[in-house]
Amino acid sequence: MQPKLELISFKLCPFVQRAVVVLKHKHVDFDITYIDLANPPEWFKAISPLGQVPVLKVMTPDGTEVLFESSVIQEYVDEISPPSLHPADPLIKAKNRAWISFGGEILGALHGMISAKEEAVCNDKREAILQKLARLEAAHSGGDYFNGADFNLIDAAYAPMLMRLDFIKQLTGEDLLVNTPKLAHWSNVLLAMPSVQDSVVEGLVNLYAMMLKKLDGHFACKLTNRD
Ligand SMILES: N[C@@H](CCC(=O)N[C@@H](CS)C(=O)NCC(=O)O)C(=O)O
Repeated sequence: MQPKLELISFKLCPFVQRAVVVLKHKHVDFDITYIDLANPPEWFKAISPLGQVPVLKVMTPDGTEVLFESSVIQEYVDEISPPSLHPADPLIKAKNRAWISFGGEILGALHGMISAKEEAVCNDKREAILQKLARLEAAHSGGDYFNGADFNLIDAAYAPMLMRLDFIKQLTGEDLLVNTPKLAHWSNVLLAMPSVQDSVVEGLVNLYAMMLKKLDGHFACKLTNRD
């Protein structure tokens, strides 16, 4: 019997979204509870070792366990709903895990870029992101998905980052994938998938624009088509 799952989320969090894409893709039942990360409830502080989302509460007849770290939650959900979305070959799987971790670094760098107060720092962060994207491009198969023709766990892990880059393009006109055609194609494929589209609340792009304004970094001055 599958355990009852409750995902603790924050609407804007790309790391939570990684888990949601897998849950949706594999049609696994789950409840989602949103918290305000700026004002986290006491019960959340008590169960989240790092004070971060995502947290997955796994309820079995033997009791409730708590999982944290998006890549671990992705793998757990994948393992309880076979067949696995990870490639079977141990070497490819290991490489995918490494690149999933790299994706977390890009998300961190992206946050650094949008929250930098000074233009020079923002530009440095952008350069660092572009370098990381170039490395990712070199590792990508060039097919519809990272490894080729099949949707794997790594694709679910990168969809939230690619969605944020798409938001930036919509909101500022800046295309950070302009020099990485394989990633640009990958983004088009992933962002058209129902499991990716259904992995976020409606109108997330507007919440993202509001977050950019609230962060009040240099990047916010690039917002063009929204007030
Ligand atoms: N390495 C973590 C990163 C998760 C993360 O950074 N979550 C952010 C929200 S997107 C968070 O909870 N931040 C609150 C904090 O760090 O205090 C994962 O992959 O799950």
